Amino acid sequence: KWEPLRKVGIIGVPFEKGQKKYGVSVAPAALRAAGLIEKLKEIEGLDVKDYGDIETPGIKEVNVANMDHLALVSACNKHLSACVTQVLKDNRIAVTIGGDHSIGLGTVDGHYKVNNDMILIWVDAHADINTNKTSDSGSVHGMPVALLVKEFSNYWPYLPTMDWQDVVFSIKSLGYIGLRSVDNFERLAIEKYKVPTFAMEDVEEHGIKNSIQHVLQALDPTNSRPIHVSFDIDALDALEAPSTGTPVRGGLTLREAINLMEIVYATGRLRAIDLVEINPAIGNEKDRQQTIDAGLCILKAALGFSRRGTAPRGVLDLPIQ
Ligand code: HAR
Ligand code: MN
Ligand code: MN
Repeated sequence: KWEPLRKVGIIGVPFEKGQKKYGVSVAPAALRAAGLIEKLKEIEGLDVKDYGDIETPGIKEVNVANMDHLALVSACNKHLSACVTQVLKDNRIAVTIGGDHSIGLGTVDGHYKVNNDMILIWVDAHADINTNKTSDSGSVHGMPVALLVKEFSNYWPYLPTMDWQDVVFSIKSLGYIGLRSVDNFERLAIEKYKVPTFAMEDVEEHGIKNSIQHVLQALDPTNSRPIHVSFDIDALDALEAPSTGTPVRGGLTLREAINLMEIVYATGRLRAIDLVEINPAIGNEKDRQQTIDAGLCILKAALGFSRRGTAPRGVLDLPIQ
């Protein structure tokens, strides 16, 4: 029987070399400045420990065709994976604040090492399942899912610096929510491997509640597997989260995203959540605040904040005069 875990560990990852724009590395500091730790501590019964930021030292680059900064991406994720493993071994939910989405590589690797029965819900406008052969950009933040799944080993060349990674996660344990900008070969992969996918059209048809419930049911019909949510802020509509590197209109509302996370929280099985691709250097001050605030709302919903409010624990009456 699963009960929500009421202890969390926060990891900041100021990393942006998985994509081309400046600024996504500033997000952990911006979220902390906006009161991330304090706001999570306000959630009733939640024990919050800050594990600090992952630093990625300067490193000698390697050359792999159409794959920018692979050695840096690899070094960051190797360290991150070990950190996520540590947080989970400390019996806390791993909350990882990106950084660009290439860090999903390290968070899932680190989670899998503790819970090899985990399922992965990728909430994103994009599928992030390109290889260096199918990517139009060469940016690794469009490739983490393809790097993670063992079924893709034949689609990759030998990747120098990546020997630390055990490619053991199965694409059969992956589901998508929120897609609306999917490249041709990414769509082929989703169809070939029958990845449970609720793209925006499907969210229209079923609503967000049924969408997430269908994905969870498809991956884990007996409700018995730990859940990892990798949440790209661009899953939200660009009007709701403008400060992000590859915004796409027609996305989830913040209300839908909150509801999605409330449903995941209620399973009691959430063990890791990534929040990535917030770029405080994009847009004006209002855009920045709105995007950071949306991120905070999503994390709070994932960790048990109730929109209904919470009565004081163990108290039966209002204070008398
Ligand atoms: N599919 C495109 C590529 O591979 C764009 C994806 C990158 N943008 C993201 N990822 N934010 O979710 O380059
Ligand atoms: Mn992404
Ligand atoms: Mn995206």
